Amino acid sequence: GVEQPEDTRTPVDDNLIVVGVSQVGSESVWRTANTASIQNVFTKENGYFLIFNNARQKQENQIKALRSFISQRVDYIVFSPITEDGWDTVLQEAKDAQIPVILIDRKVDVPDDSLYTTWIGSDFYKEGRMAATALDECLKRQNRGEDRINIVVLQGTRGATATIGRTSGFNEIAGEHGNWVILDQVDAEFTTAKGQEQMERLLRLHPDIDVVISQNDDMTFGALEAIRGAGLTPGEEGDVIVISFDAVKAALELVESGDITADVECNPNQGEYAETVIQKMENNEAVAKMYVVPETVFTRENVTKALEERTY
Ligand code: GYE
Repeated sequence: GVEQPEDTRTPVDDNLIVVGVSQVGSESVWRTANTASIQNVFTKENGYFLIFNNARQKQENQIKALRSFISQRVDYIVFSPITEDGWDTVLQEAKDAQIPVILIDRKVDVPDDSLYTTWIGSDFYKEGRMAATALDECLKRQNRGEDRINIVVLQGTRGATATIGRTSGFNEIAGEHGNWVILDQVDAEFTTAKGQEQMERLLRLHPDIDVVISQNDDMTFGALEAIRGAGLTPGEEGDVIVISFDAVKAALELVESGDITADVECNPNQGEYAETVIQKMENNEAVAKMYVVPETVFTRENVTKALEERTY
């Protein structure tokens, strides 16, 4: 983002709707697909001028981008907050400037929900529960429903909505199974490099891991490297059950091959929802406070058809 003087605005054709987008970063395949869905709808042909900023996983960069959008007096802000905390001041500045803020993907924790117009995203808590249910079904297939099951969790960015929801949803069901033991839950920041590094460390610490719950596919790719590196075989028929989130194409291929037992889908196609919200606002139509995108869970049973249609 280029700093703009207070009272100027990016010179654009007055007929275009100016949208400032502050994206978290490019930490994952999911994120790249989310960015593409935004860039595909906010085009000149559709009547938009898009100002896109990639915050490279830093809140301070996002705050800078939002302030720059405010000083350029964009018509709308579309924003995926890296963590839930720390947005009160800058969102108040947007509100004072009468710029509607549309949250996508992750949420903000603010005392006053008039600081944003709407939120479009996933039911992460439900995703966490779906992961636990998929694990339960796998253990039953293996006749291990009553055995002690040692679980480790690779978590995403601390304080991010996806991490909070996936953790609480999974833990809630895990708590109902007295034989499921969560040995460790560690922060691997949603990246392949951290996923591998943390999984290698966990395998050294705990020689008897039965299950890895990995809160996104990128961390899963790293965890699979670590598992193989330790001489173990991932999969329901192997040594370590791997459950993942996002369900990007490269991961669905690993569901098909059996390395990943279940992958809980996270729908990155939020650009079209954000565009619909803006169109409603342009027409003075009512906008809901939240839009939850549809999602499913993939196993060997249903993955083949999904793979044919996956574009990301
Ligand atoms: O699962 C992960 C990305 O917030 C839903 O962020 C998003 C998560 C997604 O880095 O891959």
